[in-house]
Amino acid sequence: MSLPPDSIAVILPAYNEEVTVAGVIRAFHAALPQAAIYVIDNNSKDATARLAADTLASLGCKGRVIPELRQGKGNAVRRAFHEVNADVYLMVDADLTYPANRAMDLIQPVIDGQADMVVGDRLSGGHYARENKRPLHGFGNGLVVTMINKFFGSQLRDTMSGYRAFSRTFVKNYAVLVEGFQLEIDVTLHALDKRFRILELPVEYVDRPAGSASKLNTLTDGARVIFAILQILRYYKPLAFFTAVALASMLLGLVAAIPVFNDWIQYRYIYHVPLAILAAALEIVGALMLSVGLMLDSIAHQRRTDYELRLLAQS
Ligand SMILES: Nc1nc2c(ncn2[C@@H]2O[C@H](COP(=O)(O)OP(=O)(O)OP(=O)(O)O)[C@@H](O)[C@H]2O)c(=O)[nH]1
Ligand SMILES: [Mg+2]
Repeated sequence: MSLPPDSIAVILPAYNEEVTVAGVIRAFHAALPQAAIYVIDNNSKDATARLAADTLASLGCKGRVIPELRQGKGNAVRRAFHEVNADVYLMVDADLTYPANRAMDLIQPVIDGQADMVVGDRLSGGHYARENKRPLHGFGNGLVVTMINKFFGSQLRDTMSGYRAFSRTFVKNYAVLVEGFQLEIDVTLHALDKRFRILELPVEYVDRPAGSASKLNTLTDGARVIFAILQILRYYKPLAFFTAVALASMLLGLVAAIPVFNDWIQYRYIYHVPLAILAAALEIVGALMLSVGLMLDSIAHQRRTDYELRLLAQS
């Protein structure tokens, strides 16, 4: 596919990034002079919006600053996906951590029609481990990758990278329902679930420059990400999710039933009546969960069919 000159859009979500935003715009303009650059500013309290607009103007770069009032990276990207029309989208952090000189490598497979989403993988080359100063983040990244690969039978290496290229088909058929940093997980699971072609390219990664502050809180955002995965699994893999809940309940029921069985074997009479009731209740709850899982699985299957037909109708 050969692209008309203005069909690449660089999406930069930015919140209080006055230290780095101008540098990021310059670097991506140098790497992709034909691209339009959109900075989605979320109520930054510093000079981010002004600096971004001035830099775009002084470079004569296409694109603009889009102000978004609803706070959160997910909200910002959602706004960009609604508002920006392009053939290829490149999403990247505005904090100078991802290499602009790899931009062409990331979008080329999308232009060539070989991938729907190309991810700049920070983890394989060991750059993230070396550069990132917060060990819990490395642990969190590893945990999330393992969980996702287990559930989806995939072999992804970096599921939380903020450096990604997307095709138009992917972007315009992706409903962004998350508000914050769950975005990367959500977009990855969406791609896996809908069988979009994902390509990971190892990229260099450097830590934020001095004076620039992370917007990520290790504990609250970490908890949010884990919660988001459970939530998304509930939607995408309802049978697996509810079977796990059902098994847990049934297992507890069995444990509660041990003294009851004992009574029956020894005395042919049940003395632990409350435990017997509890055990029966837990088994019933388990069976209920299993049927909920089966019903939701059918619904998920139907929704996948509808989605697939929508894609077919567009092609
Ligand atoms: N528009 C918008 N952008 C945001 C918001 N929160 C963070 N961002 C941007 O999203 C990008 C990623 O945020 P970071 O704080 O770098 O998070 P991270 O890359 O996961 O973590 P670090 O390891 O600290 O770099 C940056 O460009 C932020 O400016 C927000 O509420 N709104
Ligand atoms: Mg960052």
